[in-house]
Amino acid sequence: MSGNRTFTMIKPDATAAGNTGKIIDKIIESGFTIRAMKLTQLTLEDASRFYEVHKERSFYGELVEYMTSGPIVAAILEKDNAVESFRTLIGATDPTKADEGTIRRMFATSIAANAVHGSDSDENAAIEGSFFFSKREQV
Ligand code: 3AN
Repeated sequence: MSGNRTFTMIKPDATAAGNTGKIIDKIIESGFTIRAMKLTQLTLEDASRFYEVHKERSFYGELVEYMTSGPIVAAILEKDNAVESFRTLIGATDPTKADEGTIRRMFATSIAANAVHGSDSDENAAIEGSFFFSKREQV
């Protein structure tokens, strides 16, 4: 059975462009309930740890550097079938391949600066959510 929570980050390109509010609106309009949210900035150590699964990928260094370049908004979201439903809402990793109306199509500028993160499994949603939020910070 699929879970009902996922984890997201609004990435530095989107916060710098002033798109935080528009993206949060779109998430809420799409039926997600916010269960935790914070504005923060990742240190190099944080980002290296968060993206450790991509350590062997060619873009790892670029990704870590980019994700530490400015503030991000981290959030835990709730909806039925949250992981899959949110990945449909954000669209493909490469914004030029993302469907019309998806968050990445609307707000992302490149494959690296792609506006939002969305967990790719229930297991990772739980791990990523607890990376940013204590139990008490999740309602
Ligand atoms: P997604 O975020 O759609 O699950 P992943 O897990 O393949 O995509 O990649 C994680 C993050 O790494 C992406 N959100 C993006 O910021 C970055 N990334 C992925 N592919 C590339 C690439 N070819 N060049 C630069 N950055 C990339």
